Amino acid sequence: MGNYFQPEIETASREELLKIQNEKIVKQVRHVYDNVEYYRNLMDEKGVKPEDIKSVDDIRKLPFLSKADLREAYPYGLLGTDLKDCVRIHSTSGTTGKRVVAFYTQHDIDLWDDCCARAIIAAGGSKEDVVQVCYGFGLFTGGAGLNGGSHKVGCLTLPMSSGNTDRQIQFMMDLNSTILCCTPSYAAYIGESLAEAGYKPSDNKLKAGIFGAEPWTEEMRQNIESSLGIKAYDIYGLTETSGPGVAFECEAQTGMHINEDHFYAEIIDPETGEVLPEGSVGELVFTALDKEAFPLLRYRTRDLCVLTHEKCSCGRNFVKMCKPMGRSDDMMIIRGVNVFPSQIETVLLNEGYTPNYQIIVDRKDNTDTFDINVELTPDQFSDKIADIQKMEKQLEAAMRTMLGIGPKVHICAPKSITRSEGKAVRVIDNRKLH
Ligand code: DLL
Repeated sequence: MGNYFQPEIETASREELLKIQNEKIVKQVRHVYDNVEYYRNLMDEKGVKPEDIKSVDDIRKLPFLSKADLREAYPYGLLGTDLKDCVRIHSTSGTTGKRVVAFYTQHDIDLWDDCCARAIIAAGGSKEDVVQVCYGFGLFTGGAGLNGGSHKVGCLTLPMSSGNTDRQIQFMMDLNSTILCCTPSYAAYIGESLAEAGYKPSDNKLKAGIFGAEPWTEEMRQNIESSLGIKAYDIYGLTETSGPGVAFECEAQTGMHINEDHFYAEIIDPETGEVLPEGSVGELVFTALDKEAFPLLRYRTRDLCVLTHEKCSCGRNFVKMCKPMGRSDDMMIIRGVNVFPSQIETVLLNEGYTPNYQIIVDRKDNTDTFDINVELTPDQFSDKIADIQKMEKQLEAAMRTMLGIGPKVHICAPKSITRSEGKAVRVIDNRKLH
């Protein structure tokens, strides 16, 4: 059995959870229908009235909301409360088009902080801990979310934000940080920087890390766990649903528990919108059950995922989601074959390389080109061309086995690929520019 922040909810039975969800959804649909004209119109178009939603089983009668709806309704069109009742705004890191702007009442922030507090306690945190938050602070939700959760647990909180890695290391060592919160790519970079500064993994006081905001593989987890000497826990969320803490990993580390008293999850076929049975891969859809200011119903995340109700040794009965396999729009189609960056990461780490890589896709003479730059560590580096060519050939063969198509691998010198302090940019797809 594990540690819980809110044991009565976190260990509630399936029947109790369902009861909570059924009560909340009836109220929430009424709240949205009465206060969000944009969604009321969608419901009216579909011929669904609030009275038709009597339990979470009826959620599938409701219309979906997509990122396109959020853009259309920007900035205030999905607001569920008076603006004067909102206390904060966060926004996505989107680089194209209008950003998503999410609103929060104080109540929304309290519930969000609870979700992050559950994640910190599940990762072994308590009042005794020193939590170093190096997710970005500002419009991005990572810093604020873990900071709020850490305060709720009563940890000593270091609101570092991302970047300035030398200072991160100095504070980590001087103030004895025990829990690190950042993106997995930044955690890998911090691990690398600690080693370069001459520290062994056992020299720091860290025991756990809470990493998310981008896809990362099991191989990446092992890499971070050994370079920092910690247990690395996954955390998931998105701006549209508040931020981090929609789901979190417990000590079993076999998927992330969704905070089902606040979020109802479905898996749908991304093409047809049909709800898929448990165990199927599909697009994750969330309904926020008690958010006031930005109460999204049936929001399509575009994250591809699998849900399972298998019993967990930690004692929680919350449904678990697997590591998202990337967004449906992260998937590259190269010469007709579906390729996920995570598959490439798995091959690289299994073959003994670091997670410092970049994928470059382009189109020449109507054919896709597919290149992967892979960085060596100083130990791996050789100035003999034959050695480098051998590594490239071996990696190309391993990639072909995993992906079904062969990239051109380019071995690069140590430190030649830009490190990430936030979400890593793994793919440069120049085809989109043509
Ligand atoms: O990334 C919120 C967050 C902050 C989550 C800190 C965890 C930790 P957005 O910037 O809106 O919000 O991006 C959300 O990031 O739809 C996923 O595609 C991806 N994502 C988030 N967490 C994970 C994760 C934050 N653990 C988008 N694994 C989501 C894989 C993740 N992908």
